[in-house]
Amino acid sequence: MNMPRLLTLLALVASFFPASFAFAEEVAGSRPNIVFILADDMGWNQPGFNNPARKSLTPNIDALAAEGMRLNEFYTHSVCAPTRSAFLTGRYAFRTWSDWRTEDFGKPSYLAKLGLTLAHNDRGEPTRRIHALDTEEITIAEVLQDSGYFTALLGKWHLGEWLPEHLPMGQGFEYQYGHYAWGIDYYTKTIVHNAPARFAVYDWHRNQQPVNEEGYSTDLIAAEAERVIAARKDDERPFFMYVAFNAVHGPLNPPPGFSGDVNDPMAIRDAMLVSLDKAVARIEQALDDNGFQDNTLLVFTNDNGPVLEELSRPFRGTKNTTFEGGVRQPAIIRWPGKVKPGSSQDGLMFVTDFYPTFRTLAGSNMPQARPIDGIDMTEMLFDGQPSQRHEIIYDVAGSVRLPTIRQGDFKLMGDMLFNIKTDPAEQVDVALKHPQLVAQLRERVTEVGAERPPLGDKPLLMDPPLPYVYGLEEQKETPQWLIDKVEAVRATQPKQWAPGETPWPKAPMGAEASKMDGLRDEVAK
Ligand SMILES: [Ca+2]
Repeated sequence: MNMPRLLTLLALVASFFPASFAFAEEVAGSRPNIVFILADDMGWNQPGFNNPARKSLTPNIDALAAEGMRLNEFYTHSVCAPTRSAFLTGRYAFRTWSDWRTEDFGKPSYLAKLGLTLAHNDRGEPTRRIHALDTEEITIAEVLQDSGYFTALLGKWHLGEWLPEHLPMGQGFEYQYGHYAWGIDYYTKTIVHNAPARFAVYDWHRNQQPVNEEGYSTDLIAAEAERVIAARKDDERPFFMYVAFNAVHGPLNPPPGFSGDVNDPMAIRDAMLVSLDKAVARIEQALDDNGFQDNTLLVFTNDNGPVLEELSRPFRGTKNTTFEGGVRQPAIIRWPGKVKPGSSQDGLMFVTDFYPTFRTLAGSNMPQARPIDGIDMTEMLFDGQPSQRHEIIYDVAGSVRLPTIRQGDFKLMGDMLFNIKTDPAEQVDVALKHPQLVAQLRERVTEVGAERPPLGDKPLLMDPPLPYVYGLEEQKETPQWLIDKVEAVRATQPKQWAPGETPWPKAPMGAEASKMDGLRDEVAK
């Protein structure tokens, strides 16, 4: 490029981004719309922008990355529910016992790790103890609602599926659409109750009423997002939309029109990813079509690593491990005029950090009684300042995973020490070389872990043990169409298992993730 052209280009860039991009002060209290898109179980290398060696299956997500800023060291917990809880509360999952999922309280192997047994109702039937995000927590939805935002959750919740106060509309969401539990069959909208009963339950709702809809859940969530966004034109309030796709989490349901090999799991995974990419494009398009592009902060990220390590590469590990493959996520921030297109940021950020960041953007002064772990990232995101975060606590004692802490370049995972800067693939355990650092990090993760509150009694039980639909109130008046749909699925499900086998994954041991295809229950064997 010749010098005059280069200077013209630089001047042009400078006019868009005076003094680099120093917007933190300007965006604080500016009350943008916030759309937070969360994929489920996506691997680091699944979006094309992280995998240049392969033909990209995600042109729309890649385009979003080109329009926005990529975060190269953005981290979450390593499983669905803990990450969602940390996002909503700004607090590490162990502080709310959200490192334990609701369904774990119906699984003997998980309960045994808590010194509990499978509960029985007064009719002697085994059932799940109620475990959910505590209603005393102030969620970011409650903060934004208090600040005058319209708040909507579309998609997966996974922080309580039974009592009304534990459902999304009891935790700050004015509008709800999607499913409450750990996953959903993309077509039947049922899911295996996953402990202790083994059969299908209906789990598809709008404003906490069951919805009878045909279609593929990824497409349905996109369509609902389009409707919700279009309706925002008639409301003066800014909006917070949390779009938690069930894609690309299992079950492996090929999308409509799938023409690949139905016996090839990777072909199905790829098609599910393409479907998610199109859904993300529809949301972006709806924002643009309705004039919300410039005053909307759009985030795209993912809750935890994939089930298969090959989708994590170059990183090691999977979902349910605190190796980088479990906890480092693709992440994009788009806000035209506020975030430099095509830029990236290497500063450390954890999913809790969205809480104080969004609070700053909304100009909220809602009191927060409980200490949060999140750090306001507006200066890193909008001024290019270094991250203020130097530590992440992924897991502490009392979780089924290894206590794991990152400080600076180093990560202690159980007894293993990795230098993430020089060895991001975690191939070389350097614990023996750095005994003092190991001792210091172990002391720190132990000290923080001691802040875990008591679990308390878990006296409330899900009753009936196997409902037709999630949501206590919804179960009370179950429509016939719903019973028919559930019975049709249950009729196809196996009624017997080999001794010691269960239809849910066993609790993980050590560094190993629970094997999603391993059905042997470690307590029952
Ligand atoms: Ca997940």
